[in-house]
Amino acid sequence: MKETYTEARIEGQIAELALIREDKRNAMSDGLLAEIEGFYATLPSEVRAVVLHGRGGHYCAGLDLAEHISRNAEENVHHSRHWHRVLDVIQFGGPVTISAMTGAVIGGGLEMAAATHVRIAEPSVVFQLPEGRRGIFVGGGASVRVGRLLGADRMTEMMLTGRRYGAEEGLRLGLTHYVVNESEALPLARELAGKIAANAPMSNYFMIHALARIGDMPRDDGLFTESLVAALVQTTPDSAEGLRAFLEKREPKFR
Ligand code: 1HE
Repeated sequence: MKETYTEARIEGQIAELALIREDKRNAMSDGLLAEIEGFYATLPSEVRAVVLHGRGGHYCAGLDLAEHISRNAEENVHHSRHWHRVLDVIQFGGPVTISAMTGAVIGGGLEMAAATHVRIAEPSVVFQLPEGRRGIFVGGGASVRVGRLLGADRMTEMMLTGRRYGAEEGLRLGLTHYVVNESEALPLARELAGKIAANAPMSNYFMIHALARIGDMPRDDGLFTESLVAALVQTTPDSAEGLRAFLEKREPKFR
């Protein structure tokens, strides 16, 4: 029987994806990456939020180094571009993804976390980019995503020294949005998934798509794009409902 590396659960508007390659600390093999890709590709359209986590005390120990040892330059570039495609799907593929993180959030694990929209860390979390120690380089988008979270300067130092940041430091630096006690990441992720899924879909869509892109634009283009997005979102039926609900002192009922 084919080994599986993930376990998926879907309940209405919320899905959960657990990485279950515990014996390898959820190191990202090609098989695991393909399962994540397949999960996002086949999600029912009603799913609005995904909770992503790793079983066995670790979120993801990064690239599977055993598989990586024999790749030539051509295979490396295709491999890296595959990561980019999958992590782009996580970031821009539709639903909001919330990471509930424990233990290793290392190398490609941090690259994956940085593609998710909400990140929650338990005290066991270790953020690290040890590529320099392994004689390799980031290839799953960290130069762009982690570089934007930390700034190129701090990411360079993090990679040069291979230093580890804990959960509290990660909070200060923006690697995580929340720090919670042991065993509390998954419950908070589920709670936030419910809250986010109840937002107006067009508002969520443009939070994901417009903000990251506006961040890449020159100031004037960003401001103009914001006005266009606001005009679009604020003329949806959900927008009328949201504003009316506030004035009528009740909870909104969105699509
Ligand atoms: C692995 C991997 C892996 C564990 N590839 N097999 N990532 C790293 O450099 C992190 C490497 N891993 C570690 O530093 C440690 O394993 C942990 C701190 C995450 C966990 O330590 P520990 O003591 O709990 O476990 P362990 O004994 O080190 O590992 C258990 C098993 O998982 C062991 O295999 P076993 O057959 O000997 O039992 C490990 O070899 C295996 N394992 N991590 C392969 N990463 C798109 S480019 C991204 C570039 C990167 O991600 S570079 C960073 C890679």
